[in-house]
Amino acid sequence: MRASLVIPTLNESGSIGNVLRTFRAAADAANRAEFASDPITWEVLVVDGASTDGTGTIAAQEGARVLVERRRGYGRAYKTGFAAATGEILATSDGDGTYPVAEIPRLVRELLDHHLDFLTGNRMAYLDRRSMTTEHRIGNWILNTFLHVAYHHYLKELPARTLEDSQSGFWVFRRSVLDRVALTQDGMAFSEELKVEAILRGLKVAEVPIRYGERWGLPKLSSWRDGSRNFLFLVRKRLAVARELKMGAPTPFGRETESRAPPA
Ligand SMILES: Nc1nc2c(ncn2[C@@H]2O[C@H](COP(=O)(O)OP(=O)(O)OP(=O)(O)O)[C@@H](O)[C@H]2O)c(=O)[nH]1
Ligand SMILES: [Mg+2]
Repeated sequence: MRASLVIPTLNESGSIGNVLRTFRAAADAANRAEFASDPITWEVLVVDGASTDGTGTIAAQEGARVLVERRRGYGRAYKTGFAAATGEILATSDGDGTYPVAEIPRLVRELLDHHLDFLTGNRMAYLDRRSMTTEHRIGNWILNTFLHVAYHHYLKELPARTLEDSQSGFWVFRRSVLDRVALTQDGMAFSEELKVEAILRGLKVAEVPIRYGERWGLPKLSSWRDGSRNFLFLVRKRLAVARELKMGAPTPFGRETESRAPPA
């Protein structure tokens, strides 16, 4: 089996080497243990936003394929990375040392064993005070609460409390997901758009608790600017969903399609 780990980076030279070495060691260990009968061939793609601190050079030295994406944006970097990735399973992480990349093989196992389409890590599960600033925490709470109220109709069929962390950037999913979702966002709202789309299209989505660590380098995200953009995106998306449903057709949402499909 072939899988790709995609990591967007913007000046993450302090952490990227460690992230890549930690992942590689865990992937090799998993290939000798739970994946021994069908080892995963991992490709690691670092989508670098023309960092000026040598992030790309370090990533290449650690064996990653480095793509330079000069157009700004977290979502833009992922679109470029996903288009270039060759794995049938895709995994993601920030390059800042916050996400537990050593857990990725275990999450791949969970995705396969439970026949899921999309797994997303929940940072809120064991959140340490030092890992998230107060502004960040408040912003996340507002976004998560709004999402649960506004999208209640779609979330209620999922296991209880799914999507407690709408802003997590730690995902493991089947490549086929990309054929089913419409991704328009180039900025930080890409993260919530991908999850909301996966749910709206009726894909099998699950959220798993993860440990989230303290960031190694300088933040790239502005809590209030990115938070308000993400909030506005959730509002606009919800209105678009309502409009699409009102127009009646063609409904893009898996569960609606199932319930409306004429008997065979
Ligand atoms: N290529 C590229 N990568 C980016 C860009 N903006 C952010 N990144 C990277 O995307 C990942 C996520 O950005 P972060 O700044 O960590 O965002 P966050 O995790 O929401 O915020 P923190 O809690 O401060 O880490 C990091 O690895 C960044 O280096 C960009 O414009 N281009
Ligand atoms: Mg981060």
